[in-house]
Amino acid sequence: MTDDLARRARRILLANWRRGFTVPAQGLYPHQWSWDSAFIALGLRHLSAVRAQRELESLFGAQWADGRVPQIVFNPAVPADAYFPGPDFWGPGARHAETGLVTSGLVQPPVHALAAWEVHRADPVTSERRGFLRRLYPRLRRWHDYLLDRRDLGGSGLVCVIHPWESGLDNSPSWDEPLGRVLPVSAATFVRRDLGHTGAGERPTDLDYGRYVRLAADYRDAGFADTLGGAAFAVEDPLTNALLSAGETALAAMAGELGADPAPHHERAAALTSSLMDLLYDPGEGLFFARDAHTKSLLRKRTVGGLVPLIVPGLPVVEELLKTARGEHFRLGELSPIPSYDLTAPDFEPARYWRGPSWFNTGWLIWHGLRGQRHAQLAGRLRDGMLDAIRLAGFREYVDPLSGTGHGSDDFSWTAAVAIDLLE
Ligand code: 9YW
Repeated sequence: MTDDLARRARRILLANWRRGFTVPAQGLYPHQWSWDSAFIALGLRHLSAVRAQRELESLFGAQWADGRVPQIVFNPAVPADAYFPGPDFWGPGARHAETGLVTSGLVQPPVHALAAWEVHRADPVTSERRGFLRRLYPRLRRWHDYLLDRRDLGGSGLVCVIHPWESGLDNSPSWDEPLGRVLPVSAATFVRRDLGHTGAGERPTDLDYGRYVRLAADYRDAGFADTLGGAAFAVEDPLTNALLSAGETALAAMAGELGADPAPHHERAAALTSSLMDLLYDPGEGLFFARDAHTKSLLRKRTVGGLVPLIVPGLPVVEELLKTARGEHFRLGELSPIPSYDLTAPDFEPARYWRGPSWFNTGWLIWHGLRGQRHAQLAGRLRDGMLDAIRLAGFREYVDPLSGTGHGSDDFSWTAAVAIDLLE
């Protein structure tokens, strides 16, 4: 049974590989996505160290001169209108000077340092032979520098996401309030390619898309300049900032390995963790919330992103977070994987994208965090639950946390990659 699951997962990753990178899913997502590649590399490292390294190297090959690592690297072999918004939308300002590749101008959560360190550790000999760490470490530093120097829009010490797509949790209820202030473009002005692949009831609404397009077009038209005044949507998100803190700890380990000084990375990690605690943690709730950088108020929606700080080494509120995770809002350890949104909320939707369904990448982050925080038993229960969910539904993009029914795309790459990692 287990072997069969691993074999099927491997087959998916092989089928979704495109000479140097992996598409998240055939059809719906035909290009390279930033944080998908990081999760995919975590699975690929068990199949081929070289392939896992190439997955990250190809993504960082599209890094911008300012250090940002783009949300999407468009595959020139695919028709320009296969995905919306595609390369024509982003335009000449998003064309890479050396490679000519067009990318999105947005970013996604920084899971890459964590993934690169695990990829290196899986096969240090091959990594050393190919100079993997030596080449990637300076690029990862520039990526984190971009976030810390250019994206601390509120001057609080925390990084802002300026578009729901940047959060990775696109239509999360956390974004409803700040997104509500964005004037949507008319749905008649664009064609949604996603609806050709997946039911409308499992995706963001047209109104959401109208606002996503407005924000992306304004950012593009402003030459991708990062200012608080220019960003109608600017949110300090616990998931992004926790990953950045954990990523700095991974960079410290890499620096140690390469004979560089790890101290600045430890300092950055500590500063991020203390800002997370001071600004985003609510002790009454035992949960982290995102904060609107314009109003400086917390966006009080209980989402899985508020639990992701569990991956931060030395987090001072692990027990409090676990109490919340095991309670009625998320039922960690009781239901199979962990829901993306509060099970008790009146607007919880079990099949709609990031408004309820369980996803396997966020499940992996919580699992990894539990192991790091020495909660092996709970980690084991979550792992078994995730694998059971995949056995029941297949390698789906997301599943209904209550019934286990699969939704979204099938043969989804990071679901396969996470399964391989969990089975190791
Ligand atoms: C979209 C590729 C991406 C993920 C995001 C997810 C979704 C793209 O798919 O966004 O078309 O909505 O929300 O986290 O990286 O898998």
